[in-house]
Amino acid sequence: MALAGAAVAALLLCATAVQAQSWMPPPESTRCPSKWGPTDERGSGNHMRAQTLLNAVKLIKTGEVIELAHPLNGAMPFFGTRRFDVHMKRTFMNQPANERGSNEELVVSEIGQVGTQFDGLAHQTHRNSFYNCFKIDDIATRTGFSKLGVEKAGMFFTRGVLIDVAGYKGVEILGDNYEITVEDLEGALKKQNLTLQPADAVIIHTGWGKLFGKDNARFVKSCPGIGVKAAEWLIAKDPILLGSDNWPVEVAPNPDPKISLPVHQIALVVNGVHLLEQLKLEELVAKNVYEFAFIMQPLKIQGGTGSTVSPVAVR
Ligand code: UVW
Repeated sequence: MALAGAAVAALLLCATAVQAQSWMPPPESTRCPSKWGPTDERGSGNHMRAQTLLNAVKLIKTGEVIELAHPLNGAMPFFGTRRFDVHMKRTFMNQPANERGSNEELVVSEIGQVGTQFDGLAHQTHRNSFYNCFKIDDIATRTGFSKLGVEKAGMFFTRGVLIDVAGYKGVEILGDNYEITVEDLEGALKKQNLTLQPADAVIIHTGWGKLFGKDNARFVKSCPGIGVKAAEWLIAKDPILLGSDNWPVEVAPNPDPKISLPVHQIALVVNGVHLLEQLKLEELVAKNVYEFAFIMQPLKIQGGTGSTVSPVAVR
């Protein structure tokens, strides 16, 4: 009797513990092989077909280009020990008679993971397992990852949709760790009279980008963004990427203290959907540009985990 009581108590404890953790990475058996095939290394980048580009071209009416990247410099906010140091190597004076001087720089940086940045599929894992269940021990080399490197992501030229959640909520900047809900996304899209389509570059405006380079300590300490539910809702719409003006796209820290950046795993590991962080969105927002052609080519860093990028919106 006492043993049965103890067993029930243990079961209850177990159930409470499971309940207490709001999200767990799914087992490999349910996430692999990827919907893009068992050897796929490109994930959502596979959306980039000729028709995707041709559809996006139709959104270009005036030829106006709006840049979505912050300049790269040492005054950017950095996550952890990341850095961006520029050492100018000037000026080499060439010998021939035309006296041609030549300048260049040496950059010391986590070049895939600073500033406005694109997350490749080698960036995150669940334990030792990446997207499509590639294993760290099988693909990590001294010179980069032999699978899932950012050089395989390809070029992005697709429909971009800005979801202005801060505008929808009537604020300049969402609260420091506000979790964007599915209702927020639906409400903002309805207000903008837009629906999401497969292959969209979905970009979420939180207002957090206003702190970039101005209050870096606050910028990296926490941020508003999507949580697990909103990420799953967005990924069900089959986007080519999810982007935002905060540092991790998602809310940080996660409201559930037991989990760390779960949207990174949901997007990159479970679904192979790319993330695009620290976007500069003020101009798009000020001009009410919610639908545009989105164009971006990540650096071809062989075996790299990501790339600093300079995406543009064209309308
Ligand atoms: C981490 O790598 C933790 O974050 P990010 O992808 O936002 O740079």
